[in-house]
Amino acid sequence: MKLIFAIINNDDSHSVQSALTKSGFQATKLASSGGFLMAGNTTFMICSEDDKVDEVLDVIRTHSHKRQQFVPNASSSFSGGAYTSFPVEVTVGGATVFVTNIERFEKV
Ligand code: 2BA
Repeated sequence: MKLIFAIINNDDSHSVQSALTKSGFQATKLASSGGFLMAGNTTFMICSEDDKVDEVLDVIRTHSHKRQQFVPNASSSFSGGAYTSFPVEVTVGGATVFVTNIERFEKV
């Protein structure tokens, strides 16, 4: 069995959650935030049979979208008598996924 951690943009989390449920996968949602943008995102924990992992990833892939986001640049420059910092564009998403082995799974 595998444990899949999928970090998803908050704007996609509802649609990912619905699609997982419709496809018969159980998931737990955790409120999380990224270390770079310091913005909220959603981490799904999904336990699945080995041969179902690709199906789970397909569902996540279909419902997670790439987005362009601007973040303030840490470096600033002196121009026109004032310090200015230029925002930098980063691509966020679709999903960041980690697949790990489960040694033991029990519901007690
Ligand atoms: P954040 O850390 O807030 O990162 C948001 C987006 O900023 C990233 O999108 C990436 O495009 C950019 N970014 C992050 N760190 C950067 C850096 N040092 N230099 C330049 N650009 C950087 P994604 O790659 O789609 O990641 C979305 C979220 O997934 C991340 O939010 C973080 O919460 C998680 N994540 C991504 N890679 C991870 C990893 N290796 N380990 C743990 N969490 C990760």
